[in-house]
Amino acid sequence: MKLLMAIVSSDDSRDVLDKLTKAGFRATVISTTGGFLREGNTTFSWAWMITRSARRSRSCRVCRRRTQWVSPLPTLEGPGLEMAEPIEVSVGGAVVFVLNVEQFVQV
Ligand code: 2BA
Repeated sequence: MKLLMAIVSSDDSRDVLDKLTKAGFRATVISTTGGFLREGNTTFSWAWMITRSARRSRSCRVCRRRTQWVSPLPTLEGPGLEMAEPIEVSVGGAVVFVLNVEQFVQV
């Protein structure tokens, strides 16, 4: 058994949860914040039996990757507050961690 942790944009979280639930997974949903953009995202975790791999990958297909312009936080370097140039970053999609589950107990 594996534990999957997927970080997705909050815009996609409802669709991901719908897909996971329809595919029969029991998921935990945590409201999280990205360290770089400092914007809300959503972290899902669910146990995954190896044979369900195909269903998992379909669930993640609802997360469309796109780009967004962001202004990095001002730096304190130099004589005053330096405003950094806006940069284009890739958002959406899913960042997925796959962890080995040593034991699963439900009491
Ligand atoms: P954030 O940290 O808010 O990052 C949002 C997006 O900004 C990232 O998308 C990436 O395209 C860009 N980005 C992040 N750090 C950057 C940097 N130092 N310079 C330029 N661009 C940068 P994703 O890579 O798809 O990540 C989406 C969210 O997944 C992240 O939100 C973070 O919450 C989480 N994440 C990504 N990689 C992670 C990791 N290795 N460990 C833990 N969490 C991770």
